[in-house]
Amino acid sequence: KKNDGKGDGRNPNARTIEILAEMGRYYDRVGDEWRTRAYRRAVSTLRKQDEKIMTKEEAFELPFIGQRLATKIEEIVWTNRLRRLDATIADPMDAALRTFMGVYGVGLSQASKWVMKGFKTLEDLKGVPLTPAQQVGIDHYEDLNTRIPRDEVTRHAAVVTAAIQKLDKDFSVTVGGSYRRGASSCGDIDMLISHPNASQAYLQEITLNRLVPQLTKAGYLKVALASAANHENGSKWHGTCALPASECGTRSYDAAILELALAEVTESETVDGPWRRIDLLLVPHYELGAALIYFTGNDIFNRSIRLLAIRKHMRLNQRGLYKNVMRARDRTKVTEGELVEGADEKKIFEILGVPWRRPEHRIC
Ligand code: DCP
Ligand code: MG
Ligand code: MN
Repeated sequence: KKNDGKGDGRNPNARTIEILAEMGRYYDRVGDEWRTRAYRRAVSTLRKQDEKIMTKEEAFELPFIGQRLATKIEEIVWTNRLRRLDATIADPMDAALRTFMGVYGVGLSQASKWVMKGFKTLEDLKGVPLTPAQQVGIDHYEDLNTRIPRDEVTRHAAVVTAAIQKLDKDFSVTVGGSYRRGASSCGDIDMLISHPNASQAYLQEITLNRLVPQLTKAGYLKVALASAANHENGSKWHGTCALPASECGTRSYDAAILELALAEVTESETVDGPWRRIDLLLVPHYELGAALIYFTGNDIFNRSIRLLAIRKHMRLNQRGLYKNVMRARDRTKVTEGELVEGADEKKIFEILGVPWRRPEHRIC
């Protein structure tokens, strides 16, 4: 995962953070959870420092930084690089792994299998059985691995909002994910779709059976990658979309874009801009607060706030905050508990006893 493009620019430890984060991504890629966590914690510690950390002694005094990491920090400061990271960049196995894990729908286990067979490039995958989603991931590899400028995400939101409000003006669309955290560029477009008083069945009907087909016919939505309409994991639609190429630049949004996106494309007289990944999450109003927390992230913030709920004998998931949850000693839950709050994001923080954190500050 590339970074948010935010926050580290002014930090005196920016270079150290950049290299340690890259190292953490390497360990994440190769499935080393323990080191991934260690590097992420070190990055998070460094982000909070106002002074540049120069020596291993200084580094070692900080929380979550052990001897080895401290030595690496000193190496980065004095050489402006890290030999351990250079080694991974030069490693052809890791290069192949990076290539394959960049394919949508491919995880570590699939990528490793291909690497074991001696495959190195996307070319080598010709003739290999692929899922339809993975095929899309290969056909649009460049596009789908390019971060989306924030302004463009804003325009996508305008298109989807206008389209759904044409079907029912009470619908709300909130862009979550890295966008809501204020990132200057996003890996994909995460949208929460909700309605102040309609049932979940209505939400699904309008979004999945009307909005999606309509925007697909208009040429805005390209392919469906995954969709679900069950209550346990929420209703969602994952796919790809593209604005007309002429609308992807830096120009601010205007109504013409919407007309373009909604106009039925008979012949392909409009040229598509880059294909983007889009995730729609359909959320009933009484779960909106919990869903907002979940879908705003980041993933590490989510993990820590959920852990905090557990410590307070509660449970937080994307549907709500529950109390009186009984747990076994290994933290697995024994009873579901009672719903305390789901609708209001701020109230969930309040009940958990944590000060409100603006989305921009939910980067761990
Ligand atoms: N999420 C999570 N755990 C995961 C994946 C996602 O808690 N394993 C939550 C937190 C994320 C949100 O869902 O912020 C959206 O997921 P994305 O993968 O789209 O991640 P981001 O939007 O945060 O980053 P990016 O800019 O790369 O899309
Ligand atoms: Mg995202
Ligand atoms: Mn997403």
